[in-house]
Amino acid sequence: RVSLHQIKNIETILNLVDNFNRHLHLTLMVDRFHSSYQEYYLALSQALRDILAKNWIRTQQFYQMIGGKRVYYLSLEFYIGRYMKNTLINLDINEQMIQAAEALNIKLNDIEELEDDAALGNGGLGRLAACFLDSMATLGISSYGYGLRYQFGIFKQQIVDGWQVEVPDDWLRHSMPWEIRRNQNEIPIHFYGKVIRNESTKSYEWTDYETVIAQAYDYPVPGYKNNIVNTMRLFSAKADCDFNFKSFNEGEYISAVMERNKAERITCVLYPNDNIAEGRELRLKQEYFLIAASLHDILRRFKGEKRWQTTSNLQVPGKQSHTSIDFKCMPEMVAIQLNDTHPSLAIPELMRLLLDNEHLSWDDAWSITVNCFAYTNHTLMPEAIERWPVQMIEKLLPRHLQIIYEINARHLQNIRNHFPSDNDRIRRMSIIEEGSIQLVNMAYLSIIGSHTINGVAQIHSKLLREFMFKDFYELTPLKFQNKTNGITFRRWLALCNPDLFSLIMECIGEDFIRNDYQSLQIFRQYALNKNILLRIQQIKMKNKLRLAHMLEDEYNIEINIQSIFDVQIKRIHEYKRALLCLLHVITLYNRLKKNSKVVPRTIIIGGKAAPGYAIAKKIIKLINDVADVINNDTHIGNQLKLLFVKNYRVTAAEYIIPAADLSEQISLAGTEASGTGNMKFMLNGALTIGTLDGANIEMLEECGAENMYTFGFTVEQVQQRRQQGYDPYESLKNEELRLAIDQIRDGYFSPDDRSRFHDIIDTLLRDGDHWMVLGDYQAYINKQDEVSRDFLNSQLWHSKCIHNIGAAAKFSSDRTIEEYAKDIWHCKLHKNGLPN
Ligand code: DL6
Repeated sequence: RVSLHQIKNIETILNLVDNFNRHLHLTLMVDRFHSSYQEYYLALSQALRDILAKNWIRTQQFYQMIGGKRVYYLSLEFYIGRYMKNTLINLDINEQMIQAAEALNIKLNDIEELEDDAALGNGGLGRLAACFLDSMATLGISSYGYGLRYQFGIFKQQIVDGWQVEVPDDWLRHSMPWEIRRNQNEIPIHFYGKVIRNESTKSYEWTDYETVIAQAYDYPVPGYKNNIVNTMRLFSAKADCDFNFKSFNEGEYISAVMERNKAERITCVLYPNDNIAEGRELRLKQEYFLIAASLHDILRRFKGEKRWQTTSNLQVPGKQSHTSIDFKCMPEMVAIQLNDTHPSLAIPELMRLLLDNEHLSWDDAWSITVNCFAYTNHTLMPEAIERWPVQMIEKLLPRHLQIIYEINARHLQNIRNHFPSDNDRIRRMSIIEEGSIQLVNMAYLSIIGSHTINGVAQIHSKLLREFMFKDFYELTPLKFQNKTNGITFRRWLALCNPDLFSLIMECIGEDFIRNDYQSLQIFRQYALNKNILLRIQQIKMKNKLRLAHMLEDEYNIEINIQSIFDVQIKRIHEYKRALLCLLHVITLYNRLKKNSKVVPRTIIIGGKAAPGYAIAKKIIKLINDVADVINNDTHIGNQLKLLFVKNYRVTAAEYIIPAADLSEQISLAGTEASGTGNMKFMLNGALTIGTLDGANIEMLEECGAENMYTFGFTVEQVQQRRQQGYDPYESLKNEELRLAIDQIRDGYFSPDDRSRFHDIIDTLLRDGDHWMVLGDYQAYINKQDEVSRDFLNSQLWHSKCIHNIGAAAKFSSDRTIEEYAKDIWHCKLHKNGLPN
């Protein structure tokens, strides 16, 4: 037993120890000396949840008491990662927990490593939602995240013989200590059936539907050191208890019970697509299931608001009566943010509830709906825009299709009024797209049904205005805004890089982490401070060493920690151009083979490909094949290593990002909406090599050209090249590029199957190189050469790192959320949180 004397907050430590023991014995009912680390993890989580519980309840009471506007963030994805460490950091008891673990003689690190990621997201969009929850809690916004409790999150990626293999992510197989099942919150959700018009009341009734139950589970979202605990509510599908009575009566008991599984399939699995819309009916069901359950809850809470309750003297003291609910006040009380179009059925659903259940007029219902919703677009990829077949919606949600038709009819009339006889414009702007099959364009529905539409970086918002949604912008310019993305500094600095966090706090204090993100800028003043430069270098080295050990253990490879750690981690999608990164690696390899001098590099690439995206999976195989050749070439030694890290996820990012020297953000200009990984690297003192795309452009503005390595075509140049007829073959005049392409094509890296990568080469040459990988190659290589030269000048390099860290101030998700609160949600912040 470690002595606890002279340790501050001893009470918390003793409480943690007591609660840990209590949960081990009384909740898990195991003997302290014969229990596993898995049981320790559960007991510890329960002990932490006890601490959260009191403030969770207090927070909800506080929101009810102030009766202000509530914000609802609807998202099909919340990519949370691990809970435990984040909870310790935000509750500010990490130090005490370390002491408590010592007193208990258990290894906290080993316990933390047992936790699975809550991986209910694909990539940027889902992780952004998780950062936003953290910021909303830290800023004290009365807010809720609504999502789905998928039984299986994003698949686990294994690499077998260089190929990606998908394995189910069974994250709930052990019990889930952070969630609370809300048994009183079971919401019936309907599908299929038909609509009947009641001529006497002139109303519509949806009948003969099937019912599935949405079961709510709540997850705590603690703010940073402010006693606020917000809620993320995830719904899980359950069969209706009154299921299939008919078969039951006919004696088909077993098959009736088995039918239950069908209903439960709705929330079984997250669709693993990033930036590609999924067209299956099950996905449509998921989307409706989420928004129907959420709106039910939102309306229930709205109807329960304090403002509708009056205490009358004539009544029994303490008993409340109700004034009638005025739905027109809803936009004052409720803001609903649609995280992309995935939850956009919420628009016709709210209309249905207001029309059919609350009997409001169309005009009133529409005005309420539009003033409650706002829509964030996250993509410039045409293939990611959701378009559902009319027939599919009609079958699954017949009443909603009627409402969508009516919304469209009025919308088209409105365009006719503004642009009389511009028939082409009317056709272009219709929510219903005509073609071999009729489709409902969910982006158009979202724009029409929202008061505000935003892109996620300045250039992205501009491209939405000028291209993708140009017609809509011309119709309602004031609806369009920009909200540049951000990341939470709690997870992406305090949690993942504690040494750097301490150093920054030592220099500039701790305001930047909670209520003054801007003050991080002050850190730039240390860019010439020798002592700080040295310490930055030491911290980076320590992080590199930790990562190197992990990779060496896992991949049986020797890593040179003096080399440039050059990292590209993100989903594998052609537009993100891992191939460009790979062409550089091959170029370096060829230079080394010719005995040219090369500054040592370790290139780390990681990311998942959508299981149905054949070329992306092939790119993974190519990276692994190239890595095999390079890493086993004795001539090369430790001057160049290439590593594909498997199963890239939030937790992996937490280890990799603090160790990176160079961050690869090399998407073709005009393709990446924002990027958020770029911001995480910047905050952790990696330098960026990047194109003028997404938020890179704003990063450049913040840190200055001398602190970032930008290259490549601009959006305008891409457009020009396309108009003039871009010819990838022209780039082959470059000898180094030609050699690399020849090697891939001729099987230099795949001697066992020399034609393996012909399809990749075809995309680059025969099919026109849509992502202009070859066109940007030379500019990229030149910049990489500059990176290598600069890296040798340690002082210069690390002073650039300091500039980057300071310039990351703008990219705090606290800034982003403050902007949403002020310009879109019009809601209050409670930055001081709750008193202790
Ligand atoms: O806004 C978050 C994130 C951006 O940073 C990425 O640039 C963007 O690719 C991503 N978008 C998606 C789109 N999915 N859909 N639709 O994940 O959003």
